[in-house]
Amino acid sequence: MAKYWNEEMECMEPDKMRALQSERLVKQVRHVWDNVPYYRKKMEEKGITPDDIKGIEDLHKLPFLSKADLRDAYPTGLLAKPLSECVRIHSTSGTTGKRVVAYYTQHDIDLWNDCTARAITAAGGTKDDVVQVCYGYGLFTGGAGLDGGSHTIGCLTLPMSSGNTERQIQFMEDLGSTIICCTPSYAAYIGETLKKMGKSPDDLKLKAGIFGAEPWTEEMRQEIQNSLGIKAYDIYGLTEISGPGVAFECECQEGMHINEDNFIAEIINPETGEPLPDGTKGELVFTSITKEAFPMLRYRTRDICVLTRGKCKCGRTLVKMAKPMGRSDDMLIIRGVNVFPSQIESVLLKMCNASPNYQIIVGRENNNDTFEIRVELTDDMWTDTIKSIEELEKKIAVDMHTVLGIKAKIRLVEPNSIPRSEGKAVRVIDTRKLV
Ligand code: DLL
Repeated sequence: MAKYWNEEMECMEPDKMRALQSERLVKQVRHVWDNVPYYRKKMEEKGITPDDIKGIEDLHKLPFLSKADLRDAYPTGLLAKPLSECVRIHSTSGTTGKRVVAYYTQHDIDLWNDCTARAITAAGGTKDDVVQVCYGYGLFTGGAGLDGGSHTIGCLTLPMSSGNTERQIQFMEDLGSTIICCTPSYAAYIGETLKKMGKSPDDLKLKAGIFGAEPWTEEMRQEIQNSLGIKAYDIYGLTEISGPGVAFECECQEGMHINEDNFIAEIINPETGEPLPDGTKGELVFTSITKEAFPMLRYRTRDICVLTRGKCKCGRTLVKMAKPMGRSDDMLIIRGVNVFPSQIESVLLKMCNASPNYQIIVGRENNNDTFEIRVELTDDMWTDTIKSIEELEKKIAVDMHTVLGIKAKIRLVEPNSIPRSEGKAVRVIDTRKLV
């Protein structure tokens, strides 16, 4: 059984990898300078040109990119290839109304598929496996990303998307799925449903699961491994940098290997932007050195993380990232969907004609995220009939669903009933304890 999908890249000597990264970085900076006026202006503002970037040691000279830049440059301002050469987009929520749109050429898709093929192989997958992909298909990168890797290896691929859990289990049983790919919370839910259906892991052929897109704990890993009778692997990625497969876990289950031949990882101090040494906790920053259509130079992920170098027991030399330990912004991941409080605020502002006092309450029941938004009635909204309050709650819920992409329970509460804090308003109460 093949242990690696791309042994040359996954086990490359660190010095050779650094040389490869340097060569690709220099080329990428030139490509961006020539084709992306938005980033060229940022470089000019910093007083640098591509000639200043001679290798990876000069990376720190480049300006950062952030979600705010993506919003400013929306929808095509960061595109580095003509649209006619792009074959796909994916998208995710942005900090305010605007979504992030990422573009791919066929070459970008092929490289991405290679990354997810590495992840599936590291989880023990070969062409003889049956891979059930229960990440969402569509604009979200989860479904397409793992689907692409599975096809690349030649596995039989079940493009299920998420939901309809009993049918998922029926397919697993009937078609003998051996690998499942979904969010960890959905995996836990499938485990529970299996039990409720009076079945056990012995009724299935599952051996591994590839879970990511949201934070999860070691305790959850144990729970999923037991309830589904599998080994559970973590996978990390973000739409801006391609999608799942930026980093993946190997059999050692001690952090995720970053596909360094495609992405240069740095850790920075989120306050000052100063690069920090390996082993230090800070914000993860990626530079994509092989992407053609939507290359990101020093993109700030806002994920707080630690990098560790050294040869892994699995034989891979790729640098490892720890599970993300939180965010340096206020983004929440609820049922696998990225949610920013500013999006919620913009809906309320539109509905209420004033900035209302609100609180977001996120919890977890039976491995499912609960999501409630409490909104204080303002004088404008004030009404004393239960019926009109319920109608308003419904209206807000529909708008919220449209903007966020997931359902929230809306509860209108009496004026002045949400506790005021002395400093910053406490907008979010998250009791899930995931990191
Ligand atoms: O969540 C891509 C993905 C799909 C990854 C399927 C893994 C599996 P976005 O929707 O753009 O992309 O969200 C990216 O999700 O910055 C992290 O905060 C979080 N995230 C992704 N993977 C993990 C993970 C996809 N394994 C954001 N652990 C990232 C913790 C994760 N957080």
